[in-house]
Amino acid sequence: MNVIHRRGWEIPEHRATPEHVFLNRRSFMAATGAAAISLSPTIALAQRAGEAPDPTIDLYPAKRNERYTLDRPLTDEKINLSYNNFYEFGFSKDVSRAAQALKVRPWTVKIDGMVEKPREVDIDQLIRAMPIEERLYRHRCVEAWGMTIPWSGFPFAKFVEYAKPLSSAKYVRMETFLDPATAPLQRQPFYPWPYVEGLTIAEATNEMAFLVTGAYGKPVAKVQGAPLRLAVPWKYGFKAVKSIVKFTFTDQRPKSYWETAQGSEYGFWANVNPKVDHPRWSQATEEVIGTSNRVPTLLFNGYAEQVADLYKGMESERLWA
Ligand SMILES: Nc1nc2c(c(=O)[nH]1)N[C@H]1C(S)=C(S)[C@@H](COP(=O)(O)O)O[C@H]1N2
Ligand SMILES: [Mo]
Repeated sequence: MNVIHRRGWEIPEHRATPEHVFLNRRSFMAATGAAAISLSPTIALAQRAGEAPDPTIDLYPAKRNERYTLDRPLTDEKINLSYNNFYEFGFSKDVSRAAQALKVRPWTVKIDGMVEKPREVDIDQLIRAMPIEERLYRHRCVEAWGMTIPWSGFPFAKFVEYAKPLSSAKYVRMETFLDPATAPLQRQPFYPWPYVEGLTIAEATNEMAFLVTGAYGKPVAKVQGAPLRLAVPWKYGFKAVKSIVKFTFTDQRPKSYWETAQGSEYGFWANVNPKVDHPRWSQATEEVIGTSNRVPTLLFNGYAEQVADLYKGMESERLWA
């Protein structure tokens, strides 16, 4: 008999609360159809074959910054790589194979807007100009699950120094690649592609904001947002924009992908607060992926000491998801 055993961390269907459920059924069916095509193993393998080794491989594992410690074990790498959100490649958590279609070299990062000098920089040149270190961070998805990940990368503050924004710039807007030929869901017009996120310059230069180039002691995997993704662990996971191609410094508050798609549920700030429920579910606890535990969610995901000052005097703002 063929019995399917559900592992503890696989959230049963009826409890899953994906960000995209507001989509109407017709659009959803169209999108899942497209995703199925991308899962074809021949497409995935063809892309993988002939790919050169990552040119920054010598930088990993990077020296760990011991300042950042965890209250629970690290999530197993295999689990982290098999339970992802990367909607460009599909709405399921099982997008790792589909994401192999992403070509991460050559990769150019554009820096524009209110900067001394707009420019384009090759990703390897950028990575080598930055001080790479490892940090153990929590991650809390708005869908009420969490993981703990050893990221490698560099402080966002170092990148801001490198980018040289004008003093009049107040925000940094980040954009994911736009390539419908590679990412099947980007062929669906009902979502506001490309994925966009934003931070204030004060948030971006806070010590916690981290630009990720590696994970688990090696270059960051495609499904994790290679070659450059954001980690802002006091915010809900959707702020952590993947596969970034552009940083724009601006004095206009960026409108994020999720705010455009569903502003009543997702806003600009999206800080973690267990006391403020999502309109459709409680944020009080989280499933620890890879275990069968559910634990209380902490204010600012446990990083209040580092970030709470950023939000002083902002009681009139909608700060939570
Ligand atoms: N470009 C892009 N970035 C993204 C997403 C996405 O769908 N597309 N999903 C976000 C969400 S909702 C989460 S929880 C995290 C998931 O990161 P992980 O798959 O490495 O755990 O990526 C965020 N960044
Ligand atoms: Mo998320």
